[in-house]
Formats: sequence, C-alpha cells, structure tokens
Amino acid sequence: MYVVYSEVHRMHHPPFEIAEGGTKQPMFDAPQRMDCIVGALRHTEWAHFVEPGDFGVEPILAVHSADYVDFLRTGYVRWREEAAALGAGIDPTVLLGVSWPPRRALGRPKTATGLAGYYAMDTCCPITAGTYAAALTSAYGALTGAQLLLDGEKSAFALVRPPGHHAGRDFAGGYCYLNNASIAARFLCTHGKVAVLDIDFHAGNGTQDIFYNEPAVLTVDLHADPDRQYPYFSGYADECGVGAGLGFHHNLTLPAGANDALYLAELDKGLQFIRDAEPAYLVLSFGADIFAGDPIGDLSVTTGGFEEIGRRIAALDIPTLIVMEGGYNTDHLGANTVMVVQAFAVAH
Ligand code: SP5
Ligand code: ZN
Repeated sequence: MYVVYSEVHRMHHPPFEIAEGGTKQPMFDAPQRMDCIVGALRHTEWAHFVEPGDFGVEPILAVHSADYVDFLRTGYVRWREEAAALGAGIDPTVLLGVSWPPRRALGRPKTATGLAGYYAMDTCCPITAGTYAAALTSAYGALTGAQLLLDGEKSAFALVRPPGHHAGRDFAGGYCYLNNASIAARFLCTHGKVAVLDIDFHAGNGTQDIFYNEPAVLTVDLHADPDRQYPYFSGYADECGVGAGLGFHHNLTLPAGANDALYLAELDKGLQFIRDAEPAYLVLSFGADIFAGDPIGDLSVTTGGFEEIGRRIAALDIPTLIVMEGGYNTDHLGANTVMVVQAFAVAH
C-alpha cells in the first residue's frame, strides 16, 4: 500500500497555540506527530512511501476561494512588510488574527494583519513563513493519493500535516488551512460518486461547509457533540445539507467517554449511509484523537477499537483514500494509525 508522505510539513511548526484561559502552550499539531506515524509504518512490510506530485493550483481553487488562497500564499510576507502595524514586542514568527468577522460581516480589510482574522475561525491557525508551502504540499499529498485510486489502487494513505477538515471554502481554523480531504474528494468526483467519512474526534466543519449545498459528495461525520467540544458551532445532528445538498450530509455525535462498543455502534450507522449511496470512491478523514489517551479528546476508544474501526470501514470494499487529520497522543499515535491503515493494506 502506498503511503504518500513529504518532509515539507516541517516548514510549518508554529511555536505555540493559545489554550483555554489564554495561555500559550506548545502547538498540538507538531512535526513530531508525523515522526511517530512514519516510525510505526517503517516497521510494517506493506507500507511503501512515495512523494506527493505537483497538481498546480486548479484543484485547490476547485474547493477554496481565490482570495483566500492568495492570502495564505502571500499573507505572511505582506504582514512582515506592514512593519508599522507590528509594533514593538510582537513576535514576528507568527501571523495570528485578533479580530474575527461577526455573523453579518461588513468590510474586507486590506492589511494582512486584518485579513488574518477575516480568513480564520479561531486562534488555532497561526501562519508562519513556511505555512503555505506545507499546506500546499499536504493538499498535494491527498491529490497524489486520489490519483493512485484513479490508477487502480484499492487504497492509499495520505500521511499529511497540516490537517484539513476544519478549513472551509474561505477560512482556516483548528490547525487546518487547505481542506486536503475535500480537495481530493472534489478531484475524484468527476470520475464517479464520492463519499467522505470523517472520523476525527472533532466535527469536520470545513468539509461540511464545502459540500453543504451540493449533492456531488456525500459527507458523513462522526464526532464529539459540538455542544461540548470544538468547533462548537457546527456538527449538530440536525445539520443535513441545504438546497440540492439536502440529505447529503450526516452528523453523528458522541457523548464524553464513549467506549469502543458505543463508538462502533454509531460508526455502523454512518457506514450504512455510505453503503446505501454506493459511491465509487471513499475518502476517509482519519483522526486518531478519538483515542482514550488523547490530550485534546474525551472519548475512550482503545487501540483494539481502532483495529475494529479499520476492519469495518475496509469491509465496505470501496476504493479508499485515507487522509490524516488529527491525533495528538504521540505515545500511541503510530500504533493507532497503523491499526486503521493496516486493515486496508491486508484487505486488498
Ligand atoms: C485537526 C484537529 O484535530 N484540530 C483540532 C483543533 C482543536 N482546537 C481546539 C483545541 C481545544 C483544546 N482543548 C484542550 C483541553 C485539554 N484539556
Ligand atoms: Zn481533531
């Protein structure tokens, strides 16, 4: 099985994130996450590493607005040029918004300082000098995996960071900048029906945003109840799509402490939506932050649970692109990820 991976992710390594209470803490999405997973994969006999290819800007712009992508590409350098706005004592390594648009947004600012808030949904998407290069390479990793499916592979694993499922058409958030899974799904959907199954701990609000008003891609999202957990304002069970997209989005929510049995019962409901749709391709947004020991999550899925989750999704027997999203317990991230990905490697 091919694992698409590039070292370029190291260019994105923000020095901190803002925790609840406003204190700075090390960013959970750090390069070390990839080291854990790569290390575990190198111990298997089935993982064959390949580098992402270059797909140009077209498949990115099929998902994200041009003005947003332009901001991601140029924002950091423009911000550094806005020397007067930086003021004394502002850390020059991190561009981070401090002012976000209200529900009825008015003007769009011209400065990168202002745009950093305009194009963000939270404080969890700092932009550094290497962020765009890393995010673009991450999207290309997902596209390379999608191309492998089109070339006849039954499964592929895009081992990428930064993750993508919180990034919407024109906003970043939750460590995400470009929505890798959505970009791959959009790329695949000209070749057949596509479903996205998102099993990251957090609701994939970006993926929901991108496909919400269209039937082209079925999206099924299993996550912690947003009434209790980030992202708080998206991922509720009654959000089912709008217009032509009505009925093509499903949110399944989980209570705190959900164990393997409860998790698998909800997963089965999600899998039935996918079976009924009979997609030609499946994109699995995989987050290992459903693990019992995750420092951000509050579910109780065990390593054995990951194994069974992988088995049940692989049993759909649909060509599947697995795209890495979250997962922050670096002691178990490698083993838990291998459990899920391996189910596909041995199935085919
Ligand atoms: C891709 C992904 O998993 N993004 C997650 C972004 C989460 N951002 C908000 C984190 C809030 C963390 N609260 C931690 C509480 C620890 N006790
Ligand atoms: Zn997550």
